[in-house]
Amino acid sequence: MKEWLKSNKKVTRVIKDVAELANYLWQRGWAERNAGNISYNLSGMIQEDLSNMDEYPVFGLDRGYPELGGGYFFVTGTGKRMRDLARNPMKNACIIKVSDDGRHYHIISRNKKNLYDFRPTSELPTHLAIHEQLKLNDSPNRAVVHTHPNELVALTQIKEFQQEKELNRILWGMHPEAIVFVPNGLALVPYILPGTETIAQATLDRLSDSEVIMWEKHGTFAVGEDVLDAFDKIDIMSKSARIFFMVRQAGYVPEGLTDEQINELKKKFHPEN
Ligand code: 2HA
Ligand code: ZN
Repeated sequence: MKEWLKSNKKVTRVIKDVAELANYLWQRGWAERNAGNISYNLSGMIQEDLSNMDEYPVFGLDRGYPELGGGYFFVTGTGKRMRDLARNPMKNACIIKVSDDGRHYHIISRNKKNLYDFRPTSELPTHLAIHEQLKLNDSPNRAVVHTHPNELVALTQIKEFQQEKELNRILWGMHPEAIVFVPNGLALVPYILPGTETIAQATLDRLSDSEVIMWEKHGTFAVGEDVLDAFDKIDIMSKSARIFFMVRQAGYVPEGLTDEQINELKKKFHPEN
């Protein structure tokens, strides 16, 4: 690890949180092989003078992110395992600096000579598109977490739950916390090829509707003030899906909370909506 990085307390805190999260994702069985990716907006947390960008390898972006120009991001690496990230975060992730014009990025946490074939996550377009929007909205959310929660992915394999309204009605009905912590429910994005600008755009289009976006038959993207906050939102909705399947497996149809009970929770915890 680079010296400046070791002594930066704010950044090392983020890295510690990421390692903790990676362990949770692996333990839950949501992170088979290289599944999932994480990013965090570090802009404003790095004061060290890193002005000589020539030292660091530079890569092009498929489109420009002008709002992110000059910004710093922690991003996990493509093809890396969550369980390895948990043990050794900086070997399985990197810190990038976006160029001032927002069209390139430098990997600043590695020297050119030990870069090998390391590259940021294949879902970088979606991560950067989300960070750009969060910044434009002056959002306190700096973390973006993508994972493959079995229970939620399984629900989107069922035709009737490929309707967002139906999906959220079931998830909110399984336990009261769901509407308290994910008041807008999941924003569902129909299946699109992963790792593309198309899925990034479709995700971005739903960001104003919810902090948790569900990619049909694939996984979730959640935003939060830190990575564990983003994880909690996914975890709560996954618990709902687990309760749903438990009741079904026991041979019963879950009753769910009534519309009145859901509205009562909404009024108490989210009177603004
Ligand atoms: O990082 O999860 O969506 C691998 C993936 C791609
Ligand atoms: Zn994925």
